[in-house]
Amino acid sequence: AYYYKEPSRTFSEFLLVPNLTTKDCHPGNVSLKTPIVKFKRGEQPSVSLNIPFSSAVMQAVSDHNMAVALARCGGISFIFGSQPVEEQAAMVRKVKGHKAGFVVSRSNLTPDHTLRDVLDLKQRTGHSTAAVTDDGTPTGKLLGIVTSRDYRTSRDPLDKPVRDFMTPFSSLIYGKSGITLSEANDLIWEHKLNCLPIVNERQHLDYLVFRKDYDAHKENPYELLDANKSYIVGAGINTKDYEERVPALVAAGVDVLVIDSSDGYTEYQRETLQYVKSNFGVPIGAGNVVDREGFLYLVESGADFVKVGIGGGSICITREQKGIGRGQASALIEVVEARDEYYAETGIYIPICSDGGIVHDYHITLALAMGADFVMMGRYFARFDESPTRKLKVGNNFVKEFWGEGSNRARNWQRYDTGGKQTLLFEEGVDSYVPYAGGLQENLDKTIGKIKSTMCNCGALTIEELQRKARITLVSATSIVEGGAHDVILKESSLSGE
Ligand code: MZP
Repeated sequence: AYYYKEPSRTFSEFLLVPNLTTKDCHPGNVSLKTPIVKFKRGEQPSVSLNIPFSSAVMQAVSDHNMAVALARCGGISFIFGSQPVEEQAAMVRKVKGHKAGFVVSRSNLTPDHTLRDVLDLKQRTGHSTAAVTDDGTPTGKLLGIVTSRDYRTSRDPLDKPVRDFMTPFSSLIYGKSGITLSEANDLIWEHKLNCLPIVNERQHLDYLVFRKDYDAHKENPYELLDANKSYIVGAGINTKDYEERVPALVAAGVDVLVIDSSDGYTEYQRETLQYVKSNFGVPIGAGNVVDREGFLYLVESGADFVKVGIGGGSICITREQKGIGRGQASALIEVVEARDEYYAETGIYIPICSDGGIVHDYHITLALAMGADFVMMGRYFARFDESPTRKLKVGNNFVKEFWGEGSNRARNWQRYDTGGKQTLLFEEGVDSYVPYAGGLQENLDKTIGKIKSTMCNCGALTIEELQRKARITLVSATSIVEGGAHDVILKESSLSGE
């Protein structure tokens, strides 16, 4: 047997050491834009994300609702493949049917029009958002916006003037005012606007786009986006029924595929990659692997990105059941090294996704600093309103259901099959609960806030800069204790002890 010289390490065994933070290095200037498919040196990837987050290929995590919510925030979901082909394709179609563009309606409203006029307009056009201009013409100066939410909840008399419901927003829409995404999100939240902030590379707001079906607004003079744009969405496939599944997903408009498997270093994955590469133009990732050999095998078989991680998932018992796997940090560090060498030799950059085992938000920053281009998370997303599972009350707490793809509940034998019977012989995942945490966006904002702040500590404005500049130290078991609150009596526990 070959013995590794170093033990398998996890994220919790590492910390980042700060670099000089220059004055321009503040969270508002940080970009989290990241590639997710391979590209040649000097070229741009065909698919990239505004935030380095993907949601796991799991029944309990990634359906069409999660996909829309996450894409809206700049990430991507990989819709679970452990369902009939048609059902998965239908989910992809639902996401693609949501247009990211648009729009303020062509309303002919001035501030003097009444609420009744708005309701009329809504009925006639089906628009839920109306623009108010100074002269009531579509080309007049935009003074504000009235959204259906304002008047639907209003008990005011219908003859009240529109100005009472108007949100003056024109400068934001047209202004390209350089405010940050989180500032824009605050405004959207504060004004309860049904709109999507469009940000530039530095995560500054370029403009706001109001969501509505595009077709109804073809002639709209207020159209603000290149308008047929739809949310990006990924989908998981397996190495068994790909000849049936992939064409259906491609026809549904999927943007990127990933072969979902607990162990990706197999000839099955090579065959699947070769089939997709020779028949379709859609990019495809593969995995999971935990070492350089696995990485190179998949890349040479055509993978557009590679997913790293075996046994670290929160619901995963593969290591206990089969004794295979590797600490997530060690796996990532080795694969990144192989990727960087491959890039230096060939000029082709292969993005890496660190999949599973993210427990604290800082683990994401560490994964990025270690060279991952994006992370995939299950437990993290399962906690939110947007995940497909039931919210229950257990004791005094709300929880959401969360089960592994290797559990009997998921019946996903394809993910674990290595050529035997078409059943799950034993479980590699558990059926569990996770604490309910509310809505996706508010949680994501907090996590992103932490990542950006840490990046500033490291003197990095982009993920690429973080990867180049990060200084990472291993921590001893004793110093891990030092990292939490210690040697004090916490108020919460002292109170509950009373
Ligand atoms: P986590 O973010 O919940 O820690 O991990 C999610 C990842 O665990 C998934 O993306 C997938 O790679 C892996 N997974 C999903 N189901 C199982 C299982 O049942 C599993 N063993 O390991």
